[in-house]
Amino acid sequence: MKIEASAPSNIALIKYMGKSSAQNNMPTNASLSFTLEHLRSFVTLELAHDRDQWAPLEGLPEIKLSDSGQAKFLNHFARLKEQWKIPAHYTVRSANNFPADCGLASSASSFAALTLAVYELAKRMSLTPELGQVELSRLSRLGSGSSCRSLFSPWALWRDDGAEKSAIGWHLDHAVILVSEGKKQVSSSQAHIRVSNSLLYNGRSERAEARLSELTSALQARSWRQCFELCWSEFQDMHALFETSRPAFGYMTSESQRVLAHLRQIWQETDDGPLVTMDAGANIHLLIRPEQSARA
Ligand code: 2P0
Repeated sequence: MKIEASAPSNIALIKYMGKSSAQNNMPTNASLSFTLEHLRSFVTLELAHDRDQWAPLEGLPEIKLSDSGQAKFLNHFARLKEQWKIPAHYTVRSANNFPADCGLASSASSFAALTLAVYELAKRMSLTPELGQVELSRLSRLGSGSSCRSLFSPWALWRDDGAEKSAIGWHLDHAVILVSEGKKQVSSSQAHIRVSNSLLYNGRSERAEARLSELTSALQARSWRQCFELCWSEFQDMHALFETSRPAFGYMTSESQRVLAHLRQIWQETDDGPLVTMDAGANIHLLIRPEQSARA
């Protein structure tokens, strides 16, 4: 029996940064993301002889998972097997339909796909009742926080222990300005821990919650400039936490800064432009209204 599942990536406009429980990936503030439907991870499960193991899934761009990356993935697999009392061992294969060096983190999509695959296996073995997406989202969060938002489309809201579909219905286009393909010196999981000693961390959850409320209203009202301003201040807030933690660390490069200055100039000169955001990395993500893409 071979199980197959897939899930999309997502990009947060209000960021998950900081955990109230590192062990359970409980966030200190709610986050809001746009789902990147076409950028997907695929996971297969097949019976293995003596132990659970990970391998790249053939037929898609090959990913190289570090030892710690494989351990994190297989730990989540073990957690889900335990949840549903699934016996036997499996080979877990995974890959993405986007290349590893295209500036997109695959953690969200791959952990969401793994959660869906193991749920499918448990269902086939009659080990679980039907579960809703919100319950599956809670389970996926335990593997990697941002993955809990990948089960909803086009927008997901993650508050407390799991995500849900947001009422925002606006479909946007997405692009990445690839600034760096280099490996990050500080992983996102480490960043979540390290930001808590920044003096700016005081008030961070209140600022994020206030922006979430304003951004939700602005997206519903389709107030594009207001959306841009809120997204801009949100990612700058997160990057300021990185730069003010002790010891400081950061992801922006001089090229990131150059591109950001150019994007700000476009907005100043034309009173229009893309929504701009950044993850815990050097690359720059743009969200564009479909009519802007058609004009380009
Ligand atoms: C986000 N990031 O909201 C934020 C913005 C990165 C910057 O969620 O430790 O890989 O597995 O829960 O989900 C990346 O952190 O961290 C992330 P874990 P995760 O998308």
